[in-house]
Amino acid sequence: MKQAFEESHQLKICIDHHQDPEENFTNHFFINSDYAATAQILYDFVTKTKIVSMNKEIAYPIYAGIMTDTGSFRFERTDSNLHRIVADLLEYGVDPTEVYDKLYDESKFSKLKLLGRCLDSLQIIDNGEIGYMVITQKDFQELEAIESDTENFVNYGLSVEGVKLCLLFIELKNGFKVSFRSKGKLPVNKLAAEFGGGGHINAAGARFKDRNIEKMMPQILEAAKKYSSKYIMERNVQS
Ligand SMILES: [Mn+2]
Repeated sequence: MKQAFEESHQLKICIDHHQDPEENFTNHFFINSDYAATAQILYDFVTKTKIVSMNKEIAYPIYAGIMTDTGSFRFERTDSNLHRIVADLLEYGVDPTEVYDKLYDESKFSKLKLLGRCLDSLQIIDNGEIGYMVITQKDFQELEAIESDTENFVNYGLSVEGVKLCLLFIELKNGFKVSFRSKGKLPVNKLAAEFGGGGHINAAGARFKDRNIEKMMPQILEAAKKYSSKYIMERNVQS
């Protein structure tokens, strides 16, 4: 898909609420990281420009986009304004139960089995403040699961009492990737940036092309430990 996109001579517009989007691949940018969800930017675009009138068909995907991007209305930046927008979308006929069921309650068997393996791999280190999990290519192959099945798995590690930072290592066919999640003011995008990745304060990721997961894992965990102790020191100085 990347190649087709790059080779196309059509007008390209990037709409995003992430802080550091990849540059030089589109003609225009609509970036605002104040937004809780990218779909919320679309809502504003539609309602302010009136390019089309809002209707049920448009309200559904915008609602679904907001729901997923805000972790079902719980991530940072979920505010009263966002809920007013959601209220408006419901008035156009969106059924929240239907959207939720379609997105989250129709898991494939392989995905749930993969979640089982992922949870089984959970380790807690650094005085209970850091959790990490690993999914290998063997797991994917044995369960006939795919990379996108792992979405949101990392949050389970963060749900352990006391854990402030969680890492999910996912082995890929040509390297591996790491998802970073944190609670509070620990900016994991900075930790991810140490490895060429990026994202939000509490959610970030990095990809390691053609690198060996077993060789690099200790190094990444060490960086996470240093990073979290640095943050704890800064927090103690402030308070
Ligand atoms: Mn997002």
